[in-house]
Amino acid sequence: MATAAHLISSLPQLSPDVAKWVDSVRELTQPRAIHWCDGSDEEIRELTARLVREGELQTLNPDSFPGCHLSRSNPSDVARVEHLTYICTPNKEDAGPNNNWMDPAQAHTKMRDLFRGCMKDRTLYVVPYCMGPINSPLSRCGVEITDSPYVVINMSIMTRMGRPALERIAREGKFVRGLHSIGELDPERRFIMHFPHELSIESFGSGYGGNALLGKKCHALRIASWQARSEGWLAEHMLIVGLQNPQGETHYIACAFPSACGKTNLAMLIPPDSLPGWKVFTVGDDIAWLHPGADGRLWAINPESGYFGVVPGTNPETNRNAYDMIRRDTLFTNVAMTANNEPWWEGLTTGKPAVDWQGRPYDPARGPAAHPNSRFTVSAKRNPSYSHRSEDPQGVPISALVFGGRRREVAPLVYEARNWKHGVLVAASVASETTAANVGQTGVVRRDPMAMQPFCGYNFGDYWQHWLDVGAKLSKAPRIFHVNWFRRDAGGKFLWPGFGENLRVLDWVLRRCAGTVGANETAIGNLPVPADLNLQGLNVSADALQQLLAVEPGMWKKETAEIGKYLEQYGSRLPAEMTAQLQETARKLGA
Ligand code: GTP
Ligand code: SPV
Ligand code: MN
Repeated sequence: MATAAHLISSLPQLSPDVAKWVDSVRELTQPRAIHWCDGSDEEIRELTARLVREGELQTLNPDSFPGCHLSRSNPSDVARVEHLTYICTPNKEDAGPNNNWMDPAQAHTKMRDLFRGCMKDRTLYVVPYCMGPINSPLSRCGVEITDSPYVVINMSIMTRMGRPALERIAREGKFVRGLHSIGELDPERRFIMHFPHELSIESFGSGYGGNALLGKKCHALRIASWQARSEGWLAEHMLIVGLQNPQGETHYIACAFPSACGKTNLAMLIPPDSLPGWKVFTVGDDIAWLHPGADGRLWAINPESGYFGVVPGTNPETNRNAYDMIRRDTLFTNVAMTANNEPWWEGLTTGKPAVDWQGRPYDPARGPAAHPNSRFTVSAKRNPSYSHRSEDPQGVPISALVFGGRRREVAPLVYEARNWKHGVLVAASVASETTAANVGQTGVVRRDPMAMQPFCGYNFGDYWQHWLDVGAKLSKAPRIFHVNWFRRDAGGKFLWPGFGENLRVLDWVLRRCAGTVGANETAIGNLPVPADLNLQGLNVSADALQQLLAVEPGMWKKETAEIGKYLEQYGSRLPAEMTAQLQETARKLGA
């Protein structure tokens, strides 16, 4: 077996810190072999072929889905596990009421016991990766050690993985350490631990998405949000999209919606035929790193290079781009399959499932055929609306920040915050119905500030202060908006058609940014005058529109009181400005 020490001489680009760390993990976990990932196509091809031979991956119909595979996870391992996810800071207060906390020394001991000998008879993969364009000063590198070849394949799509990342680490000397083992996939022996002050992550017992692809939520949000605070930027759960209007001007916006609330779909939106002249360019679908620029604007990069997207609901009517994108070179996780080996999921209007996501003959009595959190992993370059600005080392300038949640009532279709400070309150007040992206009950409304409840690596009180501080540095700060595509009528039907039609709302957002349209000033912020929304060719009744744009004082007084109660838990860490903004809203409501 090639030891790291041996490799130092053969790989001049290897950082001695990486070598030392890999050696110490080898000693702890006792793998059969070590594989240093170079990120080549050949490497991934061979790995995939091996997993197919071993029955870990299934090849999907090569005629209709060339290059596509299906992975079925352990049925107890299908989503993130927020209740088993910890922030381990020396001081408990720094993790905040928004996080589970464990003492770092205690957490390390616990994890060492789990990791000891866990890779016997397995290969240890060293996965060097770069979050962001490889030549961008805004990018950050990491190394994930894992015993899951499924994780390696995913990381090769989701990040800039391999040799160039290893070389950058050797140059910079700094990297995030992520140690991962699937262990026995036992939910009782599953923990996702973060040590922000050590720039390290330890994840055991899950092979799924955000628990296991450590570059994603663990690094690019939890650890990065901590780093961003000390360095003066923001790491956010946001899509980034460019919108070109019929006049040919392109503006970029970044939008934060909680998990499974429409980021990927908005990022690759298709303009409806009745809005001619618009074009959409996707920069990112899940994570944005936002940096104040020398010009006083906010600049965004997408640290990822692929999409780990929700499959159910994807069809040619809701999102033709996504539907086309995942017909080739895509890794599916936990979807169902038709009799001729095509992937199948709820929301598809063609084909029918023969086997369900667990590989059993499909029986509707056992629930949906595809798991509600089934996912596709695909390169961003497969997206028909892929933006080449995704590779721009400076990122793209942001005109608007849009927050939103999944709420059947209360929150109107769209409103604009009065200013940045009020916008921080609006963003911190996001509430949303829980989804299948986390294990646990779905459909329960909870607070999800900035869509970061599961992902902020430190105390939300400090985080909101940091947001206020960043805004104060921006002479051309983006305007802040709140949207809700999920408002329902009394019968439970969505009032707004969503998907491509959401562009009508974004059109209003951009005209607000340009200062070319007025608004109805209400207690909660500025709403569109109905006549200012471009609804040409859209079938939404005047009554539905009125419900969509309603701000009901009774409901909002109650909402404001609940927000106040929620914020109170942050005690002395809650910025006084947030309380002042909330009082202002309450005063305007006459509460
Ligand atoms: P994560 O990857 O978990 O962060 O999710 P996401 O925010 O990217 O959500 P995504 O775009 O994958 O959408 C999640 C679900 O919401 C899918 O089933 C979509 O079909 C559905 N959805 C997305 N946009 C809309 C919309 O505008 N209206 C309605 N009604 N449903 C939507
Ligand atoms: C989310 O849950 O917000 C996701 C999927 O984007 S995961 O990678 O599992 O976090
Ligand atoms: Mn997400």
